[in-house]
Amino acid sequence: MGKNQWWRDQVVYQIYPRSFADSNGDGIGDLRGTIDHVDHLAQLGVGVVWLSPICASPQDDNGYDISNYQQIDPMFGTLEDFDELVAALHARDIRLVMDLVVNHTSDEHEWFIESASAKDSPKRDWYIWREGKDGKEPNNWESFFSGPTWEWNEATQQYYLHLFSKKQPDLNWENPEVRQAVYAMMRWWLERGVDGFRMDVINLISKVPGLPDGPVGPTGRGSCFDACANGPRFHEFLAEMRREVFDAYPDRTFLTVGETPGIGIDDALKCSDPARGEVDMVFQFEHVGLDNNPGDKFAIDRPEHTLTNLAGNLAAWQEGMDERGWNSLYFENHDQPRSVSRWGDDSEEISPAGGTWRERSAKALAGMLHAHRGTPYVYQGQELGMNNTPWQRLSEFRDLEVLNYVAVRQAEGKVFDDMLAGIARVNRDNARTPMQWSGEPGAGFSTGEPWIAVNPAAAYINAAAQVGKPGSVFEFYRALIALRRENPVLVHGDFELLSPLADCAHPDLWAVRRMFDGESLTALANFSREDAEVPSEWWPQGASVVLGSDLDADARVLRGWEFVFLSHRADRATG
Ligand code: TEU
Ligand code: CA
Repeated sequence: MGKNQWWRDQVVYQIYPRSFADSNGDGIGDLRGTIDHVDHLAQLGVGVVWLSPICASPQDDNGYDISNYQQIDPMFGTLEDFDELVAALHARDIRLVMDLVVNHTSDEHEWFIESASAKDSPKRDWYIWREGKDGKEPNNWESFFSGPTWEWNEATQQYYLHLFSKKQPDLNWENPEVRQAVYAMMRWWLERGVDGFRMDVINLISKVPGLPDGPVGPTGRGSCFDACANGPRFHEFLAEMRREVFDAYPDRTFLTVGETPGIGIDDALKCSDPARGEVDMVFQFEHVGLDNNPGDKFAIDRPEHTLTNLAGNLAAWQEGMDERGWNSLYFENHDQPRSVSRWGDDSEEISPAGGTWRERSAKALAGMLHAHRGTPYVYQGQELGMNNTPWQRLSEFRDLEVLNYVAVRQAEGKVFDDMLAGIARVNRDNARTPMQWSGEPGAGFSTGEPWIAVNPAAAYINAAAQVGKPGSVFEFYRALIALRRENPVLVHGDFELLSPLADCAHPDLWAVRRMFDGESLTALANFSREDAEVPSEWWPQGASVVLGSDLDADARVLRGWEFVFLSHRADRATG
């Protein structure tokens, strides 16, 4: 393993600082609160933190709209707090990866203010300005957050492009000055000690030239994504970034992960192929798209989730990245609902095998995630089995994606109550309720009024009830992360999906085998409530349980939502 691939045997923990820990009682998480909880991360055993945006921002999209890349938003703290956080993490052998949001800035960034000031401004071409067409927008694109992607600027009589909210104007990456300004900013952060970047919607930076209309969807507008993502210069820009930024530090090693919605296996392999030197890995979206309605994220009708689809898709990516590329492994982040509610069984009923169905399925999903080849990402609260919130009223939501969606439909005469069920399951605020540190009011997150309501389940799902408690979801995550550090098969082993067996009586059994250097590790899980006998094909002779979600694991029968790892030396096999 090359020294620059240190992230292969690490687990990354994502912190959404606004919702992690509030130190001063204003209801909003901050850097000092985060510093107070670094030992939680050390106990869990993660090697990297990815910190969602903390730079100066009007917070239209919770910091994914940056108005100054070299200042910390005062709501989060100061640069001194930031340096202290980096030092506290480094002292515990945890590296820090920043969120790099450079497809767009805030409309309050001085670059945009200058660009919008006059048609002949030296920064006019830093953003994407166009004349209208027949008195309307330049093309038919619908923004990710509802409504057109074009905003009219009265002063200069042109439209500017914003793929996300109108407060997130897209930078013009065709302009080399823009690229150099971004690279200089990245070097500034690396010199401050950060260990890499998670790159927000990085496959949107190169737009398809001509900005053609997109295929028309249910709203009557065209998909900007289908029309302009993965433009022709995407790989060129990533390679240039590598040369201009990361290669400037030959003695250091970084982690770079590109967020690339809609990317396919071929392009992802190009991105993460070390020989091409673009990024270390990407976040792909296929597996989180399987149960989404492609035309309308919040529609009630959506494809049913099945284990076969999820397992098969993950396996296809395992094969696709092969020995050359590398996968990032994630079930949750700040944009996704809680996985235990989405793909598990989040009932609080006690199962006959012990523990609630929610706890058991949180562990089974954890095992599944960690059993794949790649770098696992754990989102804050996932290690506690946090679930979705029981949303009821519009006033409970904070995310502009939901608020814009509802406003557009209310203007058409639709009513919120008819939209609620669809919104409740998949909205991003499910991931953004406060981290549940304890069962006290405010969940130990804040002594004040939190900016978004605490999930009522905090009373029983919280860190205080789980850390150091045998059998808890947290302790199972901790054991999985420790196993990765000790077990080269889990890191380097090749991957084979064994399930479903053609004649297997139990369609909800999942099995994979990893192999490395004569050692094999078999992961088995039961994604249902019914006990299931493990087919003998999946139970190698002489195999022993190395880690199980039940403390008394006997892998020949998997109880409802049980997970086990079996270890076995291939050359001892007798058949
Ligand atoms: O997300 C981009 C993205 O494609 C999404 O997952 C998006 O949130 C989803 O399609 C909406 O349904 C990134 C960030 O992770 C997200 O939080 C930001 O809102 C977005 O970019 C804009 O910066
Ligand atoms: Ca605060």
